[in-house]
Amino acid sequence: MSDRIAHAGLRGKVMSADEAAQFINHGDSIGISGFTGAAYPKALPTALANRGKELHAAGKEFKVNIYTGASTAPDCDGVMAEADIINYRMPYQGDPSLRKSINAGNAKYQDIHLSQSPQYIEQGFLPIDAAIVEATRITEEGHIIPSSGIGNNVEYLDNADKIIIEVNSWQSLDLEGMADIYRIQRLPNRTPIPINAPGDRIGTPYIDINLDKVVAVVETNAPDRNAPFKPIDETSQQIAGHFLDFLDGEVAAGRLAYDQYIMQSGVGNVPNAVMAGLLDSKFENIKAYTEVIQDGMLDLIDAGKMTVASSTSFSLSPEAAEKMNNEAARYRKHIILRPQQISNHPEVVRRVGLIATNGMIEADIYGNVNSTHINGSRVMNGIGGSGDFTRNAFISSFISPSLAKDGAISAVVPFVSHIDHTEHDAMVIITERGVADLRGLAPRDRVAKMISIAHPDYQPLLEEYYERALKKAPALATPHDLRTAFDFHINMIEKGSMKG
Ligand code: 0RQ
Repeated sequence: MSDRIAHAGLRGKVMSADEAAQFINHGDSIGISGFTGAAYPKALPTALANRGKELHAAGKEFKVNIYTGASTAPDCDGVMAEADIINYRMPYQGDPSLRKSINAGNAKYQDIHLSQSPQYIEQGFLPIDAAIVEATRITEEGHIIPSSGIGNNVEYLDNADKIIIEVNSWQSLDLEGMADIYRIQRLPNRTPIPINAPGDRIGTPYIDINLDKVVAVVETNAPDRNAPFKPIDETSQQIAGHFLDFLDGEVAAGRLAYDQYIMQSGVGNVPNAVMAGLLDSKFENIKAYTEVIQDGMLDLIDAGKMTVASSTSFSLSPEAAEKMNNEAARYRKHIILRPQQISNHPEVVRRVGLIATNGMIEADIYGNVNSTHINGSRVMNGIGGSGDFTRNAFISSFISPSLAKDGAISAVVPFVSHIDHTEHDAMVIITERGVADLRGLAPRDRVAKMISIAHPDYQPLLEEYYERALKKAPALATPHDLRTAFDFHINMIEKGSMKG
């Protein structure tokens, strides 16, 4: 048995994943660890999927509600979706099999802001039966040392009747010390979260739990889902260039200083290109108050450009994950992993004054943003933390190529087919064509800016739409021709291209 389980009583609870899965019953609600492919349980999901398949084969029902931190991995969400054991899932997903299951009507999905999902648990909106949480180790006192992400672990462990702990010896023991665990008081006794700057530590490096609730401890030795990053392409580089020029412009205007950039960034190709650009920029002492730490941030830390990164988890390539496992003792001087209730908390986001930068599916000519749905109905991933950060940022920005699917889709449309971030929240939208700075502009003054960042193939169609809208509603605040507002999407569905 691994020496990572220092508590004698919990050593006595060690069993196989299949044995532990017997504690979960049909209809249970389970809160699991896991955030963007890091720190999810590695053994129980497969054991539960197998249990489900056996019961289904015997003509019995077995479906559970799964609550996570955010997206997990094929060997977590994926295996459970394929075995059709997920009844309801919240708050963020990104696994192809689960997405298919949701869009086929098999699994129900509620897309909740990441900062609000723990409140659903602690305020009792969503009751919870069991918590399945990955740990790096268990201390002599029975405290959990979290692994590569915190997510909603605290709320799941606090509110579940039964606890199953997976101790994963793949995770570096040197992660100990990165976590900063803090509980928000329950209503009506809430007080301010005492974080004034991204580097402030306010809690403990471990999660204390009610040991009587632990029904099983399972040992694993398996890696996180560390997906390789796509190589930075030309479009991403152009978008990153515009974003960095925008930041320089903010400095020139006196609204930012080269040592004052606090970053929140989504994951992906473009954010990676932005980080690469920052390496050669005039920005120093960069700080992150964000939800995910990706490769580019480690590079910025290595170069001495980023001094502190506050987050709730990692999302690394296999190479960066190996580096983290070997050098966690060095990185933990710069990295703080917090519960997602804290990493994404609107109160703190507003106070620290960060610049939020997230991906989008489409934006419309007035600046409403859709991050989650294709053609209004098919869910992609979820809103994640983008709403937590966008609405409360000092400056909110969205970045996207102007085209998708080989030009069949325009990222700038007359009217978004689903709204995640309203025109009241989105300040700056950037494509490879340039920057649409919408700050201080009334809706009709935004249209030319938005059309200027659309691809030239779609600019005449967008202009045509706006002329039509002006004919219908020449003096109104936000002109629309509702009969044709969704023609781009209808064309896409019926003819395979937004051009029609
Ligand atoms: O499809 O994967 O088949 O090639 O969507 O698009 O351009 O690679 O960009 O990876 O940043 O994803 C909004 C989904 C963008 C993401 C979204 C297709 C496109 C491609 C991916 P393929 P890109 P990204 C940050 C806070 C919400 C969560 C969030 C997201 C695929 O950024 O999930 O911000 N955001 N969290 O071809 C049809 C369109 C499309 C389209 C793009 N209009 N119609 N398909 N695609 N636009 C923290 C984290 O992120 C965890």
